Amino acid sequence: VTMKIYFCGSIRGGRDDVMLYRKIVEKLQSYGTVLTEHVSSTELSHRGEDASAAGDRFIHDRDVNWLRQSDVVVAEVTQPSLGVGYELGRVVDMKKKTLCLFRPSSARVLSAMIRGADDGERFVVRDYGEDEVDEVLEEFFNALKRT
Ligand code: 6K6
Repeated sequence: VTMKIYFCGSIRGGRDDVMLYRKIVEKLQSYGTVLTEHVSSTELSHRGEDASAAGDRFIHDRDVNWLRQSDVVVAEVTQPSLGVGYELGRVVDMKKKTLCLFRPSSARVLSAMIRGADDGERFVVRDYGEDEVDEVLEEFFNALKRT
């Protein structure tokens, strides 16, 4: 039985970090099935369009279902995204183990509604640098195994 991982990253909020999402998703795939691989697709523009041209309601309902099915959630929260914020809000209520990754080097300041949701256990915000992706994820998944 492989772990189901839901990855959140900005789409219509802006695609500046898409190469980093790729790197994170590749690492996540060594731990389980990433339900939302398309978030890291370089084909997907900030308009969130692709060949399937699925309607917004379809995308929303499918993603919320995936969120429900997932075992853990990993979000890259540096690029502000309403969709990612919404997903994280929903997931707090689902009481799933969640890791939010933020890069202080971006000079942005993370929303208090995300930083302030950190409970040190189930919902964790981790400041990191681009070169730390592997170790930060290793740390998170190793700790999961022990619980
Ligand atoms: C259609 C087919 C493939 O991709 C699309 C276009 N849009 C989306 N597809 C899948 N997930 C989406 C799409 N738009 C937003 N999301 C979800 O919201 C993802 O899970 C992201 O984590 C998050 C991004 O939200 P915005 O507000 O930055 O778009």
